[in-house]
Amino acid sequence: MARLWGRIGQSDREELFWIPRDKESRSRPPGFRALPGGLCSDAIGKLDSKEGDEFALVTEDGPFVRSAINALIHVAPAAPALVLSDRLTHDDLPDHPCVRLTGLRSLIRDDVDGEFSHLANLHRVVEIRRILGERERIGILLQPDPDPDGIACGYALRVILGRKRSTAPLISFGEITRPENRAMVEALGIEVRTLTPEELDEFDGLALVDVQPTVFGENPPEQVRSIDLVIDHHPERTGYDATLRDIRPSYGATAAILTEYLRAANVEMGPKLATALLYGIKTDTQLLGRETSRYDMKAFSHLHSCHSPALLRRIERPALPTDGLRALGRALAQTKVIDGIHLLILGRVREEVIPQVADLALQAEGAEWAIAAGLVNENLVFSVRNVGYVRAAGEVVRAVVEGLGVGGGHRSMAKGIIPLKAFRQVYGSTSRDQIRAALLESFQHAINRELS
Ligand SMILES: [Mn+2]
Repeated sequence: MARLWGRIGQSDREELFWIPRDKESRSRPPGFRALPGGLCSDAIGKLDSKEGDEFALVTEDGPFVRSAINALIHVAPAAPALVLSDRLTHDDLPDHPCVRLTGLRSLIRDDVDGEFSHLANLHRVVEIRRILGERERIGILLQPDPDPDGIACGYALRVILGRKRSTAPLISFGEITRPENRAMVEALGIEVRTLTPEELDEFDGLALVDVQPTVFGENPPEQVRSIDLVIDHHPERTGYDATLRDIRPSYGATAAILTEYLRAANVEMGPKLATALLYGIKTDTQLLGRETSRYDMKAFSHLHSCHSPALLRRIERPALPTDGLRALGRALAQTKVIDGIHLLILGRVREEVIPQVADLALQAEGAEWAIAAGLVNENLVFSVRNVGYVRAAGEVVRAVVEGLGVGGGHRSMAKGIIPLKAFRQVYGSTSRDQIRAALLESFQHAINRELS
């Protein structure tokens, strides 16, 4: 133990004492001073403890630790004491208001295990670079309508490969549709190219991140059935070949895997990349809520230390356009909270304004539910929010749009789309008053059913 301590090294603020027991030789290990007199308060008293001193006892010997702490209580009753032992338990310790027990070997073991896990990730990175390093053009394929986790992971993989967008573009079979996700790629300056399966022939390397080929249908296009690399956190699928696959279903986000890669390979994490990965984890785990593993937490805390709060704010709170603010002003002029429902009808607006207004509307006094609705192209689009303690926004929206349009979401946020044509067929007109009346009634109905 003393030899181990000698190797860990002594900090400037530490003094090391060696207390030999009767049967041991009196020779003290290098770096230690012998404490003459053994374990009595006299000897401990000679330590000349001052206010602010802390004591650490490194031992596996129960009788020793008891007499040491008792001696300590005698000379310095309030001094905090740390006991480092892998065998002793709290029952072995005398009563002392400020004693803490921890394992010395287990502390070191945890760090060593952490290093082995970094090593395994480094090995993956080396393999990935070996497989893809020589390729001329690598396609980094994301799921159709890529989400923040996929986008961030594609970007991270490109950084790991040391490539530019020209030799390793992010690609997808379907464009980004969600306004929040478009705000993300705009804020980060990332480009995702939409292409057809046939166009994959222009690449001599193909990597899939946050997705496996079976997402592209029961019979995935031939071009994705044999790929170079797949990194994902969805349950492992069969029916395709990959030279290297790293699939970790216990992770809440693939971005946590890529964060581990970057750390293990000592790749410099710029604020842009860190923000992208942080946002990927945040959205995939619904702000570290359900399905969050300790790996996601660890990656998140590392990313948090190097992300850009300003950039994150720009992604999460995209700028409200002036005409959106005017529409909000008109809607607020008639605002009312009825049965806990705060409904704002915006008229014709840009789609990205709607969820932001829904967020804002939830702050109204007495509002348990906030709904912002607007006309976008040929559709009535609405965003729904609720305060955490009431139930399933997604279920309510599905009930509201039933037979009329599409919708869904989760517990506290949801979105619905009803084609104006379908709305008109059922309700006669698409005037602001008609939309308000129809939505209020069907939300009241759906919420009551959900709560009953
Ligand atoms: Mn994901």
